[in-house]
Amino acid sequence: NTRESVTEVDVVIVGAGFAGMYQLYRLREAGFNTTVLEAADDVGGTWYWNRYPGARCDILTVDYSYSWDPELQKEWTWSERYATQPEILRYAQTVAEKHDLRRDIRFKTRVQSATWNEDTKRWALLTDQGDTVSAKFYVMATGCLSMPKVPDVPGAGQFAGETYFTSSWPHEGVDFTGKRVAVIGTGSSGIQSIPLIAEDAEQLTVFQRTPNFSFPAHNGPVAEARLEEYSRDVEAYRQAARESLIGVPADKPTVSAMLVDEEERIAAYEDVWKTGELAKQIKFNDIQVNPEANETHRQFMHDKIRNTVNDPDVAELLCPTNHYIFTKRPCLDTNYYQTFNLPHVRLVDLHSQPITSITAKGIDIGGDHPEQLEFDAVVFATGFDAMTGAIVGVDITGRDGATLRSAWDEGPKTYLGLMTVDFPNLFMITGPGSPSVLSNMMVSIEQHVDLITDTLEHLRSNDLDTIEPTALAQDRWMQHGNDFADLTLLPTANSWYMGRNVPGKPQVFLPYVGGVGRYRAICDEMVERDYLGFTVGGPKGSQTH
Ligand code: NA7
Repeated sequence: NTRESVTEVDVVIVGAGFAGMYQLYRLREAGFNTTVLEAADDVGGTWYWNRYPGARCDILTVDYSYSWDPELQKEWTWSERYATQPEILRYAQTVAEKHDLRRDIRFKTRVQSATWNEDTKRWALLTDQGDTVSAKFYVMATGCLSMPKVPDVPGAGQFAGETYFTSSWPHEGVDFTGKRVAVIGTGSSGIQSIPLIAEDAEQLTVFQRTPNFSFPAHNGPVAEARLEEYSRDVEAYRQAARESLIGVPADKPTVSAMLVDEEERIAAYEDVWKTGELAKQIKFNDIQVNPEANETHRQFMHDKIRNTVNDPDVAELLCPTNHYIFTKRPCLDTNYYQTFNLPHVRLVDLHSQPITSITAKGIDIGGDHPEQLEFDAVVFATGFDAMTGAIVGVDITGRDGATLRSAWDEGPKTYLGLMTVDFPNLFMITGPGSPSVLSNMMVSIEQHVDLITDTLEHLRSNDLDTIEPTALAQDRWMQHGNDFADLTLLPTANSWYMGRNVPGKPQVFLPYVGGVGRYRAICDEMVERDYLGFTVGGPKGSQTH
């Protein structure tokens, strides 16, 4: 009898990860009747699903934590610099518990479609449970790396042994003891899990399409000095994060790599290698814009890899040469390169030995030296349909039958990465066109949640019920984002930032490169100027700003 049931709320949120949880908290505090729909059976989002061995944060967890609960902020201590997935999940669960969030979250409920009704000015979300949630406002809190990429490997699905995906790892864990294991993919998930899988497996074969730059994470307890810097004045620290480039307090580089001598450059890169902090990796102001400057850091990394990996041929294969450093998400690891010195670990370079097919027994590789490799388990660490996958994964229909999927045919179009023309009252948290994946997600999530909450309060107090960007604002924002990205080397890589990891996906630079501080200032100014670039409407008519 749930079939035809319709639940009416003010706001529906999709996703109960860190974005959806905080959005629920804020809206509830503001007096909006809110429901969250979540496919999993508990909170945590990314940290619920990605349970592979070695899964960790790659932003220091003191930075990657909520700033809106002063008590929690004081009481919670992270046991390591980069907390493991179980600890981060526990943190999410603790927050849900403390604020009694679960009572407004419907778990095991996946949204299939969402349709805007221009007459009632409401969204209707159809769930896989067969019921409908009707809401004035609809917030997508579905995450940026949440829609796993369908494995685009010939024969995928034919393997008769155990198959695993890092993005949806079994809750009970996996025992690889005595097994012959294949890992496909050497992004962050591959790089974090490979050393640990190697510890258990009898044989490990890593299939590498593109080598990545990875820095030692130097895991362990958070350095005293860093904790001190943080706890001296937590609020000032958090404010500095909000105004920074990537959402972590850090000095901005002011010197060109080309204007210092070799010795100084190397010392700077050694320093990066020793700290392993993402926010402090870019030492010179031209690393991300000038190929020559970038090359100096790239060469340094190649030398580190060559000095770590014993077999010179394997070392060369592990040196990234077809993209500039920092144009793909750099990785942090614990013993990644060292793992290739183990006698039972093999690296297969897919450029010289491409996968011809996955078979029932294993993986056939071609090239000049074809081989039929047999495995007991195959692990796909092949990544995500990043930033847009989870959003267009829901069948979203806006005004006059416009579908989001076709509106984003040539790449996502948003104003501020927050809203899209023809889809009134639909907000995206850390959507494409906002800093999102180029930043500490916590900081970007909080900024969007606060902005969305303030916006809904503004509408309510002004007797308004709709908001939508203007076509002009959207066009210009996209133009600005692309122009800004084009000033950097970032669009040159075959990265998921550019949509290049998913066959057929439009190739546009997805996140906003201007940094979280600048982006926040732009959003604040938009609000100050009475929602510049938006049309708002209510019973008395609509107005465009
Ligand atoms: P990533 O970073 O997208 O990595 C996926 C890896 O899988 C990457 O090395 C890909 O190579 C490889 N891949 C993808 N498809 C194939 C096929 N068909 N054949 C062979 N290899 C393939 O995802 P992760 O889950 O590791 O990390 C995502 C983010 O999570 C990470 O950046 C952090 O922010 C946290 P490619 O580079 O595309 O050639």
